[in-house]
Amino acid sequence: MRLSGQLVPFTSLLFLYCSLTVSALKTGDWKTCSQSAFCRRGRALAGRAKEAGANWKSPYAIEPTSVVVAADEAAFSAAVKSSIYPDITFKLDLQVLDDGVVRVRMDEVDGLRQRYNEASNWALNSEPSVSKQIEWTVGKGDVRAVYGAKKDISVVVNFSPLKITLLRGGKEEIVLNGEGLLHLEHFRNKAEPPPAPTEVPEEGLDGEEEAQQVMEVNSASSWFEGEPDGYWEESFLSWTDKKPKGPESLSLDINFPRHGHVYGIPQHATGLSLPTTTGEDSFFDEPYRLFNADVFEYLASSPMSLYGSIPLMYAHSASSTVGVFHVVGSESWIDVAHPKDGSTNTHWVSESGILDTFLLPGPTPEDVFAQYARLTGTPVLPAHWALGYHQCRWNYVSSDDVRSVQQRFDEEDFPVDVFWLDIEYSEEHKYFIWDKKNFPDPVDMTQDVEKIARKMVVIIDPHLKRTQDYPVYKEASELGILVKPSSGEGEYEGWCWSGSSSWVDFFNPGSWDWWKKLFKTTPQENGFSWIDSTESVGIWNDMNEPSVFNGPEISMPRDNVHYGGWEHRDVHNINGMLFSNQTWQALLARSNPPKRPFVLTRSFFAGSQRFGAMWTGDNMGTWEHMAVGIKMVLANNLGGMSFSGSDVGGFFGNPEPEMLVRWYEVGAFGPFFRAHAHIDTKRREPYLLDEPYKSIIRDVLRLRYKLLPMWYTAFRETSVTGIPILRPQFVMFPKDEAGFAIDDQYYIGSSGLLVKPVTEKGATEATVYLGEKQAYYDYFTSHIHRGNQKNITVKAELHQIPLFIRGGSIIPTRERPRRSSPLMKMDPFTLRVALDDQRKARGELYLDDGETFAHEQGNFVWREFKAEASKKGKGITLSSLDLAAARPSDAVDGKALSEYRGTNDFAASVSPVKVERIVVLGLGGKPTSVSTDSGAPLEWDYYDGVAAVGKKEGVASILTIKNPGVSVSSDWNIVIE
Ligand code: NBV
Repeated sequence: MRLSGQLVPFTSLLFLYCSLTVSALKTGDWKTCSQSAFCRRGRALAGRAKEAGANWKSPYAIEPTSVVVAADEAAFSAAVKSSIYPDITFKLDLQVLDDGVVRVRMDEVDGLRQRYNEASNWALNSEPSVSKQIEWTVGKGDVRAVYGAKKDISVVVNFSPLKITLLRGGKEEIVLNGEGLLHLEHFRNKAEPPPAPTEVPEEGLDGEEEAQQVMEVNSASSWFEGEPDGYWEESFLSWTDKKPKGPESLSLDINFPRHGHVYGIPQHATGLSLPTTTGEDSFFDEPYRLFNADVFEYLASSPMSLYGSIPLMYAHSASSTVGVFHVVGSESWIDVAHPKDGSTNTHWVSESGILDTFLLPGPTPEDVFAQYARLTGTPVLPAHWALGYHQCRWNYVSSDDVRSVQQRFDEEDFPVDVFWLDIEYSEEHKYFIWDKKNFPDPVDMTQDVEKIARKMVVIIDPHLKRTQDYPVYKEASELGILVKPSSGEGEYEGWCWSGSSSWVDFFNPGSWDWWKKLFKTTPQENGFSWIDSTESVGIWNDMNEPSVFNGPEISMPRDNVHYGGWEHRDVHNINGMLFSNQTWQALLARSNPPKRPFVLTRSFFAGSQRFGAMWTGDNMGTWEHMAVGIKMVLANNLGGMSFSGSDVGGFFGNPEPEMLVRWYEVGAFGPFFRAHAHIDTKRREPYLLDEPYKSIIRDVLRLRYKLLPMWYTAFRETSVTGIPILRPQFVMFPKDEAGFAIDDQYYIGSSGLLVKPVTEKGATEATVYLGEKQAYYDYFTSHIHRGNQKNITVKAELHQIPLFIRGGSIIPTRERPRRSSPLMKMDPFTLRVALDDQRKARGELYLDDGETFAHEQGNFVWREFKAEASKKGKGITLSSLDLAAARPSDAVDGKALSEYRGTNDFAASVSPVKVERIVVLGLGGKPTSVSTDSGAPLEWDYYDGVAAVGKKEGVASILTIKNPGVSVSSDWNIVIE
């Protein structure tokens, strides 16, 4: 093996990678802002603006004569010039979309080169639909449009200096370039002279005129960029980035004058409400960085970039929620400041790309989620099995190892759905090619796992070992679809697990069908296919930032060349999404009729939610990482990626039993639930633990499985509405200021379940914030708590998870322990009815076959369960109704459930499935009768406790209706008198 001209054995390579990055605190392998020339320039610009204070004026202005309102009034465009570079022209255009979102684009016209303008092609789900209802009014100094159902939204574009403002009810919500930090560095020739020096004021002006001119000159000269800084070349550690295109960065200030909290821009290991990075007393002294990177043993509190990037930020206050989606695929840095209480200023600096920014007007959290989902798509509905428990480690070392782990799970009665294989299954890390010494029978092994209705997930990394005896590399090389080095010729070569490697350029459409062919499980005429695999295997895409051991910042050189001649710097943050996208397409094409693919990705971008799940990468087995993992998963949920989770147990280290148990309690309440461990860690499958830890984990796993109907219903909801599965306090109670920064407890879907996982060593109690005057029922003890915008303290011994049902909710569960989730298909349901203080409750249940796309043809069951006052007397009627028929759609794209028929094939297949138990909490009085609406009496018992009505706390009254005989998929009424 050759590294920097020397031959090195592979073990040294591994050592090099680990030592490059081994210390948790060794942040020096990744740039700080001051080590990145364009970030330095961007921050310097902000610094000069601050210094100049009121004298600062953006040099960018619209040429009033150039304003064009499109014939159908849908959009307006104008020429923009900067007084600093008067020979350069930019084109600005604005569109208002059907749902009120404003798209702002700006690009250089007839520049020396084209700026990268394709980020939106990859991020957007489809071309957004531009409203035809907008009327632009062109004034002397501005253009404006007033719109919205109540005509309360307006967008105003001021000509000079250029400023774009979104207002609601006449109040500024989002302001672009209000601070004058907008700057698109134009393409230039190396020899181009710097802008003209400061002019001396003319003589003969009166005092006022002179003062005015001095001020303008000052602002222009202070605006001047100074000496070219890292324009044409930049070095970091031992790497030099040749920048053949010169400077092309993009700077923009985005302010939220009425919002004191901002969330989003995942992925960072930080609090959910983003701490400040600039200004007095800033929390971090570096901006948030978006540059997909394989950051080994990352810090538990840092604005450093991690594996994925979603340039989406929400701003929130009690008056509204708004959002900004800044579609840039290159490295970006974002400063956050709160100049005064209740307002937020942000400054975004990106290395390259056009300005393409969507302003999401909200005004509620649900609205912004829907607006973002209409742009980039909703999360895809996963296969049902993917919501079960996943058992992973680097590595299960042989077929027999896999079989024996599976056997141990069964012997110890631990439910599990998926066993995973990490990179060591492959021969010399040539993915797709099994190491036949240890895995002699991959198909038999997989089928042994599948016998118990379980699945396998196998890793496919993006680096291809450069050897002619590896058909995958050989074919890619022959097709010319590998990423090219800076010369634009040949194949880029870097180092990764497979030694000398190359990377497929998934931006090249020529790679797409070929990638699909590789995953076929039958022999193909035109080359390699994965006949050693089965159709139902899921795929894990790791290292797709991409991670390159000997590359700058453990990634690819930025001047590498992709399809279309774009440099790697232009597409870096999008790269990982294309890999998981194509893997998802390949799995989709695997079987006919297609099954829902399962793809896990480490790297992601806006839109990745359309292709499956992500996880938060290589966390450490520490309490801090356990805690920040929750915040990161919440941030990913807000960023559209609901299907996310963190490695249970922590990837690095050997968690003590207490920590491992708590980590299972965290994982069981995350959308993606997988235990994973580094190759150097001790085995830690849950059955290896001593008592009481082992039994606690068994109970936690069983709890996850019991709650799968609730989880699946929540996944289905986000797949049509885009509202995240995990909902922090501000989403649920957008007017309750006290909840805006809470990020260690959350609600799950619309179920009404509130959880606060414990992440502290030795904890025996937990405090939970209750944002309303409602009964909250302890899930396990049925104890009614009332908080009313206050904290409550509850017991949280190791076996106790603070989990509550919000009064007014009905939770469907399946209580019979099974070895895997598909085995639960015909199991009966329990309904937990938690009455609110009006003695009402409602809940939903969504079911389908869990694996095909038949639900898209209306093959599903979508029920609403209700508890309300009975028609006669003081009783309560419980009912089940067909929600699909009653509410034909709640889809964000407006698509109706046109194909739905109440008697669809799937519904027929589960018609024998019954509700076996209904538990009504908070009734507050022993019933005289419980019967079906035809009057047939039902069997029940009653515990006399506290009612939902009133102010009391204590164990709730519990009515248990046994075997009511009703089907889960048909209409029924039960009357409690
Ligand atoms: O494939 C090995 C690991 C994997 O287990 C982990 O989950 C990934 O995040 N992979 C990273 C590469 C090496 C990590 C040190």
